[in-house]
Parts: sequence; structure tokens; C-alpha cells
Amino acid sequence: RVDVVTFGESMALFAADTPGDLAQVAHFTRRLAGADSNVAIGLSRLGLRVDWTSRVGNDAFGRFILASLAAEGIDCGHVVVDQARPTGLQIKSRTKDGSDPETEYFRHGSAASALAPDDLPAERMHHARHLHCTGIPAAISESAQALCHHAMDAMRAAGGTISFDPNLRPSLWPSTQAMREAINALAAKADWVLPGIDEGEILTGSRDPAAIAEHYLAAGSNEVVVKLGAEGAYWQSADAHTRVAGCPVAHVVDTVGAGDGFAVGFISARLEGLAPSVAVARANAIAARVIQYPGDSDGLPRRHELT
Ligand code: KDG
Repeated sequence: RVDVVTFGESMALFAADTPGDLAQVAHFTRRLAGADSNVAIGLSRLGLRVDWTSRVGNDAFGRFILASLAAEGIDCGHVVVDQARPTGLQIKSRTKDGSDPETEYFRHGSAASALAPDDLPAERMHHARHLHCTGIPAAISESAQALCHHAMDAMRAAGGTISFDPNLRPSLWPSTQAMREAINALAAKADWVLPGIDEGEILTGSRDPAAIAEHYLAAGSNEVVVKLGAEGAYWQSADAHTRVAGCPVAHVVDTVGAGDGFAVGFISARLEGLAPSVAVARANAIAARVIQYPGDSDGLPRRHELT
């Protein structure tokens, strides 16, 4: 039996070793990137059984991704190795002041962009408790966007819960309007919607956490958690709401992956039957841990490291 099913694109990430203009950086450290695989790593480290679906190229980066995730105990048995398309790449700048880094993608036509509904048969949802979906597959191709809808519909029919992190990547969309429509259509199919405050503003037109929450509750979700960065997060359901303070961080190394750490905390705690406020507190704590490390997943805790 599987606890969580997730899917999406992982990439080999080249993170700059020195700060400044990416065009001038000579040395990079190779790391692993991918929102859903970050969440898979975090959940697996906490002892949950995770099934991750993707497509990688028949190349060294695809082998690196599969070896890294298998070493984390994640079930990659359904990952397709594409003989024609390459594994996607990403480069990321290094910042000194905790600001978001600059990123560039080399993922157009990647192996994962061929992800499609057939890659995740509906029957796999019958053996799982939860589906985690992010907005990134929806941005990389029409077939991957169709997979998002298919997976969410299948999990709804199977009776499990669904979380959705919008993970807006405007550079991958033809227009803000197209992004907003596609992401909101997916969010409406989730039980738990986890937008950041900036994402919520782009998606709903309001910067008020309660208004963002109400937008998704009206659309069909049961719970909305709006991430407020250093201020923590705001949680709301049909009949209750709460605000949970963030965990202070003295020195931010790299902000990328914070939202994935947040999802790990919220999903794991809820699947353990913990109350929403406790789940949000765990989510805040894991996000705060992640941003103190250079890689997306270096800061994801093992169970004995949970505070
Ligand atoms: O959440 C972090 C990931 O999204 C990152 O590792 C990769 O930015 C990324 C993307 O677009 O897939």
C-alpha cells in the first residue's frame, strides 16, 4: 500500500557556486530539482510510502534523478525512460541576501514534457491514500496538464485526499490569463489548496488571505492554506480559520523549495490525523529548515529531526 502518489518533472539543477550574473558564473554544483520530487523526498524521509511517476531521458541526468530518488526510498518503478527526449535542466544563481535566485530552464521538449494520462493508470489511486499535485506539469505541456486532471479525477473517484500547490512558473506559460485559468481549474479539484500569498494575489486578484481562501472554498476545496513567508501561514476551512506564526530564520541561504517543505509538513501531519493548526506549524517549521540549506531537499528532515 502507498501513502502518497505524486508526479511531475525532475531536472538536473546547476546551482551557481558564486554570486552574481549567471552568464558570468564558471562553476556550478549539480543538484536535483523538481517540486513534486522534493515533496516525495520529504514525505519519504518522514516514513511515508511514496510512488512518483515521471519520464526521464536515457542520459546521465535521468540516471542521476532515478538513483537519487531510489536512494531516498521512493518507488520509481513506473518512471518511463524516454529513448528520444532528454532530461530537463535548470540553472540557478546564488544570492547573498536571502532574495529569490534567478533561474533559467532548459526543459522545452524534455522527456517529462511527454507525460500524459496513460502514465498514471487510475487503478494506482485505489492503493493510495493521497495525491499531491503541483501546477508545474500543467505548465510544461498539454498532455502533462491532461495528466493533472486525470490524476485528480481518479483520486477523487478512489476516495483519497488531494493536495494542490499552484507553484506558479510564469515563464512557462504563454500569458498570465492562461496560467490563471488552468491553475484555478486544477485547484478547484483539490481538497487542500496551498498557494503562497503572491500566487494567491495573481490567481484571485486579492492579497487578503481570507479572500484567497474563500475563493478556493467557493470553488470546491475543503481547506486552503495561504503561505505568508516569514509571517507563517493562514489556514481556513468552511467553518474555521487560524493563523500560525512562522519560525524565525537568522540566515536564509536559498528560498527555493520552501513551499515544497511546507507541503511535506502539512500533508504528513494531516495523514497522521493531526489537527490543521498542528499541521501548519509543522509545515512552517520544515519550510524554515529548507531555506537554511543550498539545495531544494537538503533541509528536509528525517522524523527524529522534526521539532
Ligand atoms: O519548488 C521548487 C521546484 O519547483 C524547483 O526545484 C524546480 O523550479 C522548478 C520547476 O519549475 O520545476
